[in-house]
Amino acid sequence: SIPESTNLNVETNIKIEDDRTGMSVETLKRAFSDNLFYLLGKDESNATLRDYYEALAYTVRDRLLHRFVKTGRTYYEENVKVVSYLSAEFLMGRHLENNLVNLGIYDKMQQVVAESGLNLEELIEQEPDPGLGNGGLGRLAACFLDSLASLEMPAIGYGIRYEFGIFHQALRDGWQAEIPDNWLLYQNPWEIIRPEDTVEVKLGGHTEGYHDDKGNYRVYWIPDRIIRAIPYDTPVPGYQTNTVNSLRLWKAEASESFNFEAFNAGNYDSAVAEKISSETISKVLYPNDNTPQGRELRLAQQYFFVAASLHDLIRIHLHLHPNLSNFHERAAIQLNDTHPAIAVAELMRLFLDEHGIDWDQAWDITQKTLAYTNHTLMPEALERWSVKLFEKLLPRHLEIIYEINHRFLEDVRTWFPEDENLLSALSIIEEGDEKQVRMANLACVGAHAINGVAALHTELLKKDTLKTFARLWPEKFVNKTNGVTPRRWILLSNPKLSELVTEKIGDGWLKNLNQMREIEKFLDDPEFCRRWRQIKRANKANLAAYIKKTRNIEVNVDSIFDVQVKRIHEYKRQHLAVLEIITLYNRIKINPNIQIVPRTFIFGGKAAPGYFMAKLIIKLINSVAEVVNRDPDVRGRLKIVFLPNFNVSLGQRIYPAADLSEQISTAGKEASGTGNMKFAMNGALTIGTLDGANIEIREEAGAENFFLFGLTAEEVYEMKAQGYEPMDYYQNNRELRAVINRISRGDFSHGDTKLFKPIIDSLLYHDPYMLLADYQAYVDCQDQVSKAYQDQDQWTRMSILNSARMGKFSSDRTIQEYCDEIWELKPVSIDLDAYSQQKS
Ligand code: B1N
Repeated sequence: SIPESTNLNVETNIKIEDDRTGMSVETLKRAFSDNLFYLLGKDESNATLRDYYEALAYTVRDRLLHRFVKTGRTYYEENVKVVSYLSAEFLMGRHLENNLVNLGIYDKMQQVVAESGLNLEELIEQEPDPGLGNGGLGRLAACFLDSLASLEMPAIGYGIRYEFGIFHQALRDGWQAEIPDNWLLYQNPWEIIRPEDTVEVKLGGHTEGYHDDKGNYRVYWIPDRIIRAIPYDTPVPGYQTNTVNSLRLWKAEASESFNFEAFNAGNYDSAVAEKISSETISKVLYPNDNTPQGRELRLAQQYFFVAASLHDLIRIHLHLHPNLSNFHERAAIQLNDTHPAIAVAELMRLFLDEHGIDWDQAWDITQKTLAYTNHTLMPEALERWSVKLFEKLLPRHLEIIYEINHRFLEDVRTWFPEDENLLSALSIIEEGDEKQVRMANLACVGAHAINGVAALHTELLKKDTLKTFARLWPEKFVNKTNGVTPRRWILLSNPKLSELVTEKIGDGWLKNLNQMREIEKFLDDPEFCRRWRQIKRANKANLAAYIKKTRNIEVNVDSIFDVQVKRIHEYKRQHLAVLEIITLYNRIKINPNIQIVPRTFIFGGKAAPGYFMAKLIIKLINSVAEVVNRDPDVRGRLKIVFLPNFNVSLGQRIYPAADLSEQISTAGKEASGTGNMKFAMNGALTIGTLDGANIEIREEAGAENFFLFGLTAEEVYEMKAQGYEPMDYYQNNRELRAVINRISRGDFSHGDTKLFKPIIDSLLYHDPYMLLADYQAYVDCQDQVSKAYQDQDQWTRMSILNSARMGKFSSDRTIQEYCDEIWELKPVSIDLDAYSQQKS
């Protein structure tokens, strides 16, 4: 803790134009070279680009720090309610550019760097993209942190400081190759280690009962392992506010740097082995998206960061309050999916075993504190852990879960007597050969609010995936449609568009995206439309240059940039887009002079390393590309590009350059999607199914500005119930048959008929995601797209309308709803001036 009074009055000694806080070009420039010299020990004679990046990063960090310190102190002194966002993933993207934008010094820094003979964009690219997440779920957490700080909401993000983030994807012979992401190889200037807040996390062992001095039965947990959790804080600034919140990520270390007993006994190797095994916990992010991996280490990771975070929160609370009876009035805790759902049992354990609170009160506080966000409808994606594993790793938590379940099911029995089916559906424990703990059930029972991430998703949760809970507690279920931050996803990624918009309507849209509607006034202004189109074309030219540089493929900037970037998954149906490509290719092969609107199909996305079909889909895309891109009959009218290693930074290049956004998941499978929002904000039109947030995007943009196709979720359900026969579609559709046959024949695999057989067989005999049922509707819809693109004026109008009407999908709106309806959280403004006055 901080000493009561010190003579070291840091705040008052800092002058406004101090080299660490001043924002003038002069001061920034001096600070930049000062940091290069004194932090990196370099000057212009030997500094590398990486050195310049680091010096710049420290210059920016200095300007965040007094806001950061003051923000933490204000929350503490004003004793305000704080939300903790618990997430196994935070896909933050590069910090430097974002921090420059949020501090409002991007342009000045550009000048500083240019005057030093350097290029800001080039320095920005020196920063590794921190990939501590898989896809939408992790990126959502990052957008939420940006919005929380921008709305001046007191918040902390809690997660894991993975030493290796999501793997780097390379292509070898058209296949995905995974390369470890060693993002911490150099210094990370954005994090500050806080060893004084280290937490000891227990694992394994057994429990013992005893009677306390009041005669109450209590339980001890005697673990067989203790791991140290070391926090690293990264400042998260709001957009042009003084608020700088914290992202606190935990690193695992051995509790003693060496086990001295073993060391002294000569067992040096076993002492080292223990150290290594402890540090393994935060070593690597599991690279699965939307499919759980039932590994012991994964459960250990989840418990590790949850235990450390809850301990941290309780420690802070007890600094300010005599006990925990009002914990829920000062803390709201959001569970990002079930990955941190063990928090239900851990919070109970802390209250019961470590703070002597009785069960009823402990349970009351736990429920009032916790809320749960579900991100998936697919039953196979719901996390379950074997009771055996739980017993081994978390014996005390298993006891508590049994007790929670017992009490819960007793209540259910009194509410709905003799409904055994209901009981077994609701039970946290799944009976069977191998008993399982159902984490979604644990989260539903322990939380006061349960939310889906788009309107349809929440409806389907209530009707299907979590229907028994919805019947029990309809009032717990709420919808919070996802959103994305317009700062990173418009201002940063699309500076030219941002400049045009700001010139026309001012910059209020960056804090209130609904104001974007005002650009509709310029729909009939030919000059505005011309500039709009010109900006899209410049963004496309930019991406074309990147494609040339990285893949050595020439693309036509005037072709439709038709883009699908997202994790590779069968339900997202990248292979449906491949069927469309081969359809167009066949039309050309049948009649090489056919009129075809030129298209560039751009794909990007990672496959989970253990997901065979997803990896085969990547190979298929690249194999089709190889044939089609080279075929002289095509005459460049079709180009297919797979851009490797899709991540946040590559997204920032791609979304602004897209004409067409592919959102073609099987209806009822994509919980929300967030890429769909980023595309539309940047003026891409969507071709999509009635799935996830596509439905709401279409509602906002207007049906006439959206290319809709495919079965509805209800039709998918009906068709499956009646016995879906994909083979019928194959037999009855000539173009589809030709496409499938061309793949089967080996036209894209040098005659090898076996290579893509798993995809073909899956489509013809099972087709769980109903590609064949949606094929014709998709192809027809794509023909409509091509036709529409030929009327450039009309296309531009639709593009403008899409951007103009995406206000709903700012994560500021989403976060405001969470604050009002789930967290009961109020903004707190951070007054930097009052700080220095108060101290002087
Ligand atoms: O979460 C996003 C949604 O927009 C997407 O539709 C949804 O697919 C995504 C286990 C997940 N759901 N589930 C995951 C990720 C990692 C993991 O280990 C599940 N990701 C989503 C944001 O709401």
